[in-house]
Amino acid sequence: MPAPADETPLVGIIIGSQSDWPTLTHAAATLARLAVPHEVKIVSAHRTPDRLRDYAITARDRGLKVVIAGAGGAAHLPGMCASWTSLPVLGVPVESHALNGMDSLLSIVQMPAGVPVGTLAIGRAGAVNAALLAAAILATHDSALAARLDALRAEQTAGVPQEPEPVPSEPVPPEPVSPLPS
Ligand code: RP5
Repeated sequence: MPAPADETPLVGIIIGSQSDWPTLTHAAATLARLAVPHEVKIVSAHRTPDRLRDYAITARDRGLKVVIAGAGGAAHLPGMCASWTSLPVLGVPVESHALNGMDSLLSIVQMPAGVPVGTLAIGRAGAVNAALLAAAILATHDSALAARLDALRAEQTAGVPQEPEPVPSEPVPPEPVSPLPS
């Protein structure tokens, strides 16, 4: 069930660039599936530093409870956002072309002690899990959301088959060899 558009966002998704959207769209889709009101903004730490500061220092007063920040490369967006707000910030490393997201991951995860960023996996898995974690944080005070999270888990469990489907590249078992006449 998608979140009604007129509800105050509880989760803010920020991305450093339009090029991050194919990854972070999975966070937005997961929040929509859980009917969690959210917003998405392009906020670059180095290209729009004033926009980032304004976003982060007004976030709590605007009703946001969690920020998901996705960035690639030097990926300082999550850490810089966390420097301006004490809301929980979840960082999603976007898979970069040069280093396959290892640069993003190490940049986001290695926050020095004192200003935390909860770091997720590189790419789509991290985006989905950031949304699930944001929902879990909200669900500590929202039993209806907790029930929706449990239902999503149960659906996921029910969707796991007992046996694998054959894949086209699977090797065909060899024909049994008939014994040679003696
Ligand atoms: C970061 O630089 C963004 O988060 C993005 O992942 C990366 C590349 O940005 P573009 O050059 O594609 O705008 O700031």
